Amino acid sequence: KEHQPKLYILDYGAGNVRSLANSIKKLGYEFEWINDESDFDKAEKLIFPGVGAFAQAMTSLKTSGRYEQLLKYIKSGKPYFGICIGMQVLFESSEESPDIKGLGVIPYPIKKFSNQDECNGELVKKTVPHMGWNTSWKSYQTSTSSSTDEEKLMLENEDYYFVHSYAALLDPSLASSASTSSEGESSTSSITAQETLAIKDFAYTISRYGSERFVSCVKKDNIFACQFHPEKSGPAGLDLLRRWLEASPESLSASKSTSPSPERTWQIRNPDQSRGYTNGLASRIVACLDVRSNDNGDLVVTKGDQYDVREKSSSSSREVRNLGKPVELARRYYLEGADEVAFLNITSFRSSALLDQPMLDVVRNAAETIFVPLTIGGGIKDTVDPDGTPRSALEVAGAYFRSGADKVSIGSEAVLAVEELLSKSKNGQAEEQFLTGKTGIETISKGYGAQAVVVSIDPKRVYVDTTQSNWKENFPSKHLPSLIIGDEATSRTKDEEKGKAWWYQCTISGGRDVRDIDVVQLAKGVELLGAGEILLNSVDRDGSGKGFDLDLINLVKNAVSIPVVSSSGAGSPDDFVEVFRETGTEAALAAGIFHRKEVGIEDVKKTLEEKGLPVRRCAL
Ligand code: 1PR
Repeated sequence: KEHQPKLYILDYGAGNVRSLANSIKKLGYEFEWINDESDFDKAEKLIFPGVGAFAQAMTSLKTSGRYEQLLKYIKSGKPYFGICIGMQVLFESSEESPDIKGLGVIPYPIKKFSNQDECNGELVKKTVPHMGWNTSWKSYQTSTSSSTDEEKLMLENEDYYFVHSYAALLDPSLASSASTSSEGESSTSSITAQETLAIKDFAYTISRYGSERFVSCVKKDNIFACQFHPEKSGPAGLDLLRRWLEASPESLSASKSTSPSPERTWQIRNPDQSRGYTNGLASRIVACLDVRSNDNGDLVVTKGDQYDVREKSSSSSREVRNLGKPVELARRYYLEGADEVAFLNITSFRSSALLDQPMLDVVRNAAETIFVPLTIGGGIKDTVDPDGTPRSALEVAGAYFRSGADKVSIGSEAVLAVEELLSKSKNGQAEEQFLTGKTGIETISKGYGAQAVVVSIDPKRVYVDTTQSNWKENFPSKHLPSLIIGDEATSRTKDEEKGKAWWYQCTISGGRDVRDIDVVQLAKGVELLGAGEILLNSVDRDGSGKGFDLDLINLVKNAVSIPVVSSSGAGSPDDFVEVFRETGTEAALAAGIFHRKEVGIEDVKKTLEEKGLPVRRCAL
């Protein structure tokens, strides 16, 4: 192989740099980790992957003395590739931590997304973080279209994975100056506001989240940086990394030309709101693998029917259903275009999450060949090893992040944490004043960012005896927000539920233990504790193929502002259309229909696209 430029990665010790390392190895390149100042001199190319918080990154750079070294490297004109926080630290400041300065290479502030938006004159909720696959690319055209380089066309025709709450927001006046035409295209509009001029020379591509526009890539001289995660953006992301790795350092270094960059305007596509509110994010399709050890100890992918994972058979020995090997099956789903993969370890740990090596190995092996977000759930809680060593939930989660997981999912522990909160409050709702900062959700969210913490909810319908005329007076008032009256139900099963009423009770230990807490109390409680996303299962719909429980999902969607992954009951591609259209859920998860090859992920995406729902294009 001809001389490979010395590639270094700067890791300041937060978040999941393993997936970037896996991507580079997958692409056939070697790299070193920056260890000391001399490495900055040896480096011919440098990648700075940032995950987590701006303050953490800047503080770590300053305390380690790398702040000056990094600035010197960038000023030397050698190629720099920044990812997410690795892009934001180039700016002068961030609202995320007002008192900490950035590198100031780009004289422009980073600001927080708004958590509300406007659609056809009314206010709608906008979930923050901006998490998912954004399909709203706008490229930043130079004045003569012929000079739009092939790189930008590539960027514009692919969808990438974003997860961030702050961004280089562009002046809102851009939105008003660009008129919306019927198909959502708009006339070009030059940059108007004075403050936006500063970014003119760096802005390379623009994306849209709701009606806010932000710079999704910067490119100038030796600097290339992207707000999204190319190492988590499937084949498109690997392509982008490969192009940068392949390019010679000379072609990536500071351009010699001193002529001012050509006059630039950019094409802004407004949301085509005639089709209802599209915030720019694709409908995420998650493939879920319930994993457990079977009776002779091998980790297999299994699947429950109302959480019962054993074969239905007359003979006494009911085998644990075995639907395949975890990493193999996950790899198939990645290649079929799954936007995310979730492993749920449904065995209660015999020893402990950290000693239960097979699960860590599953994540490690999966992360080596799957380049979309990986979630791992099951057993993420404070545990004690057989030898008495206590292990905090944070420590267990850290082991999974270091193995390549992007998110951990907490089930039972979240129920117990919110029950604890509710026991202290008077009005049956979880309250800020009772937060201890010690729960797994709080510690992991603080350490790795809210976007790394998913809470998995396992609710069960509890039907109320409505034959008594005063049944509603006797119904516990604290669970009223979770009560559905059958006659007002929207799920397809509503006919058989006429005259009935039910509420959603939460469970722990895989649906086996019911608790006196309802799904709205739990959802609000975990949002307060700092969870970044909710994985909403349904014990009743699990494995039923009866479609998603729309009433349950709408209850939770209306109760929180964090993204919801709807799960349980998918039986056909149309079930996905229905759940995205009827509930506004950010993502939909399925297991059985994918494992049994009854429905392919591509079928689901094709059907969604035909019905006008935005999906991640996945050029395999
Ligand atoms: O309590 O933190 O150790 O986490 C345990 C995790 O394992 C929780 O996320 C819990 O939901 C999950 N879990 C525990 N027992 C089971 C079981 O099935 N016996 N799986 C289980 C829950 C939900 C999804 C399933 C969807 C879609 N199953 O895994 O894939 O319901 O299924 P479908 O598309 O086939 O309908 P902790």
